[in-house]
Amino acid sequence: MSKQSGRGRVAGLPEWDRCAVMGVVNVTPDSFSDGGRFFDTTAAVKHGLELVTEGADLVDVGGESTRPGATRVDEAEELKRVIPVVRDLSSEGVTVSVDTMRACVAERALAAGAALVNDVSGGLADPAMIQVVAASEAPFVVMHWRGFLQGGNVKGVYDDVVTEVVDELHARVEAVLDGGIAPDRVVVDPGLGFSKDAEHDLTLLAHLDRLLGLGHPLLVAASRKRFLGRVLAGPEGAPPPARERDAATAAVSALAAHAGAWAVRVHEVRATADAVRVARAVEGARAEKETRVAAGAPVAGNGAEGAR
Ligand code: PMM
Repeated sequence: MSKQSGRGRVAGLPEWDRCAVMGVVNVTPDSFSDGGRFFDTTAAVKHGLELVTEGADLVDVGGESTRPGATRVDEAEELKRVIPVVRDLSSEGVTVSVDTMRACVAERALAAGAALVNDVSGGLADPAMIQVVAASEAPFVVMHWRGFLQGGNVKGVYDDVVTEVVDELHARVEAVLDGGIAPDRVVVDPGLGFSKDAEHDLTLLAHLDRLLGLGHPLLVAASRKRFLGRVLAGPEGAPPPARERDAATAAVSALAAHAGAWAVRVHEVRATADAVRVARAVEGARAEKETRVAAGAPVAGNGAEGAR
């Protein structure tokens, strides 16, 4: 599959001519990277609007931390956190995604204006999720997930992480299609950091072409994750804190965009917005050159116009 066809378009959402930027608003006291910072409706909405000003194309609103070992919030609390933020951002014209594993939260968020359901369990955590999303005709993010984790990454054992993640995602995609979600509304996501260590995450990023081979737009969510801490760790092996991983996150955004990802999900939007635009410009230059070569026209960038 070519990079262009891999990026694809998601029915029911606006279309972007480059990798889209999904900004994150965690309305939680305990998310590992930004927990507690936007834990009231006003602060969360303000932050979502700021992310849009900085270049976010969509804003992903979540009310439950998914970090390994986190205790689940109850449904009433999740609704209380998420719905007002979804409603206010949607009414401001923001394209909102709801990050939830609960069908009831998805349903209420869609009624409040959300345009996309992002379920880190790929529809596994709540048996009613697929039906709710299918009935609403909303697009759906299917992330690779091996269940709730207690006591560390116990389910993160792979012989061949790329093949196993691709196969397991394929099975989930089949399940959501069987459940009635239209194929042009399904987005896939490797679930970096979920039952995966740093090496698994890096190997998956090195093989995004295999994930694009599933034939659905690809979302990559590397923002501030542990594997970036490992990559950036100093000689003593101490990883920088999550909020000091944004430059590394933007580097992953450029790589993912260049590989053909449909969108990247990030906490700090500005640098990633630049990164995806640079990737788009490079793609444009390549396409321009290919068109000229095909037409037998002179090709820019062959050195004839000087080095600068
Ligand atoms: N990771 C987190 C939360 N939501 N959604 C998708 N689709 N993919 C992810 O990898 C993902 C996600 C955890 O990160 P956060 O707590 O910093 O938001």
